[in-house]
Amino acid sequence: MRAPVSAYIGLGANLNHPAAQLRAAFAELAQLPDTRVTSQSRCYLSKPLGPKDQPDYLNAVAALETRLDPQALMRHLLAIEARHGRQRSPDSRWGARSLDLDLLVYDALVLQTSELTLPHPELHKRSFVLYPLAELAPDLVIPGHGPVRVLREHCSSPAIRLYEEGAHA
Ligand code: ROI
Repeated sequence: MRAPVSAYIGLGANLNHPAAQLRAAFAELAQLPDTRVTSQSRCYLSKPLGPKDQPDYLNAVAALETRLDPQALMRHLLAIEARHGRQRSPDSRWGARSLDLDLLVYDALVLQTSELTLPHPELHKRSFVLYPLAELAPDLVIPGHGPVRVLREHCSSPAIRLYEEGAHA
């Protein structure tokens, strides 16, 4: 069996009770085979990147230790999204969603296939990934881009703040 590696998953939701979506998604990640959730970030409220005529997003990051290969892990993420009613289509690429799970980083792997690009091609620019990721792994080096802590310092958009449980989202 292959040795476990660390992987980071970005979670996002802006429909159908986003806080409940993220809570359920963390629980489902913990049920994945050959995988352990080693830590989870706090939740952040962020302005939508893309079309503005959609609700604000709730975002978070989970750190995993997994023996799944990246393709198998990705298939499990898509299955969790599908259970949350997520429809992936070219039309909905920039639209509101009940749950989005992005495989951000898998070990130090750099990969580009039709199904999967690693590290996630936009993560180094996105505040809603870098803030929660920096809570868990500030010194993680994103291949080709540098340490998360530095990327977060240089990243200010979209606007983001910590989500307070009980506040409306
Ligand atoms: N914007 C924010 N703030 N958070 C997201 O998770 C998110 N996800 C997306 C797009 C539509 C790009 N915008 C987002 O897929």
